[in-house]
Amino acid sequence: MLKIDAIHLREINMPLAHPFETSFGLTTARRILLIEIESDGLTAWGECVAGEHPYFSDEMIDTAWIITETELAPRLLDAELQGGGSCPGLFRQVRGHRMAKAALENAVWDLEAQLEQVPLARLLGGTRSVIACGVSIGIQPSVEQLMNKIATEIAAGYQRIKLKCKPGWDTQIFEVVRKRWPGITLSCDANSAYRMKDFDHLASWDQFKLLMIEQPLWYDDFYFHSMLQKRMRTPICLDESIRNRRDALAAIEMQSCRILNIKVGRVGGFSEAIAVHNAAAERGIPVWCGGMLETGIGRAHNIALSSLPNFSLPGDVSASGRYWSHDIIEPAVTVSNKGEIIVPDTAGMGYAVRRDRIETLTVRRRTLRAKSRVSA
Ligand code: OSB
Ligand code: MG
Repeated sequence: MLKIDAIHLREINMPLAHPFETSFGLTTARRILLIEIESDGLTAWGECVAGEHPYFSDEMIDTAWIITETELAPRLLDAELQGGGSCPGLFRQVRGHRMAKAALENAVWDLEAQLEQVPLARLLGGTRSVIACGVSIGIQPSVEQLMNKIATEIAAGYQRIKLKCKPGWDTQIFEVVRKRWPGITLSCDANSAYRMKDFDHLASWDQFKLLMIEQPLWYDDFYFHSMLQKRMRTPICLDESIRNRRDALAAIEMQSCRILNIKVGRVGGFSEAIAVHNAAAERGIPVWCGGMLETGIGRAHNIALSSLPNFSLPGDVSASGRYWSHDIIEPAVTVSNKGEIIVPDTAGMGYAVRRDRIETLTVRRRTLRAKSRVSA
């Protein structure tokens, strides 16, 4: 049995090394909620991937903070846990707020891995010793800058290039990129920027031999994606729409997609991420690990998750240096010239947390402690 003695919430502010633009907006700096839990002298971390605004999903850092402080953390402090797998049951009464739940649950898995003295990847059921990496390239100020970025990432060894797109930054872009690099593994992510009137336009992208088109339509849709998938050879991949295992089953059953993006924050924690992974594996649907511009803590957790067997396509898990001039873990995450990250084989998440840097970046904090327990 495991008990949590204290939960520390903190917000850190970190400027991105390069601004990141999607169809829903431009991000130049991240406000990130970090969770630190203490149990019997051990310390473990979780990162909340909720954004600065409720644009990717309905959560944002400020809603995650208040739900964690007022609802989730008190439940965790009151509980006796087996491990990370106990969290979904504990949090069930609270509807939604999956990114807030995931930050706490993932910290508990991290703690469990330290207690059991096993790598987090193994505790989750991971089997891979290296993971395949791709990059997500934001909408750029000019075509020239996009071409330079792609050239840099290909030279670095990344195995798949994903281009963020939106109306006006799509067909012409794919044309010039395919002309220069006919053979690279290329995909795109629209973050829900298209509607039914765009079906012919989207279907015309079959000519570009994309590995997949990620979330072209509404963020909460399965039905119209299945209509679109019927008209396209290119696989659709769902990201925003998939909140849990049942959503994955519905999307697969309806043929709304042929590939799934799993983000541990979007589905509410490692337990549900594993459940989505397994449901997809049993039905022959490949998955890959998405990214949310994480610091090293979230990145280390993504690496562990990506080591599960059905993560068979390159993920959006890339080197720390693409996001941060100084990451908050040590060593920073690096990618080999074959586009791979080595899965750590030491106990816990396999990276040390740079508490000194976190202190410097912290702009607010709050500590919640367990009521003093009477020992038997
Ligand atoms: O849709 O995958 C997405 C970043 C923020 C929000 C949503 C998404 C993304 C990315 C970047 O594509 C992935 C990464 O490099 O972390
Ligand atoms: Mg996406």
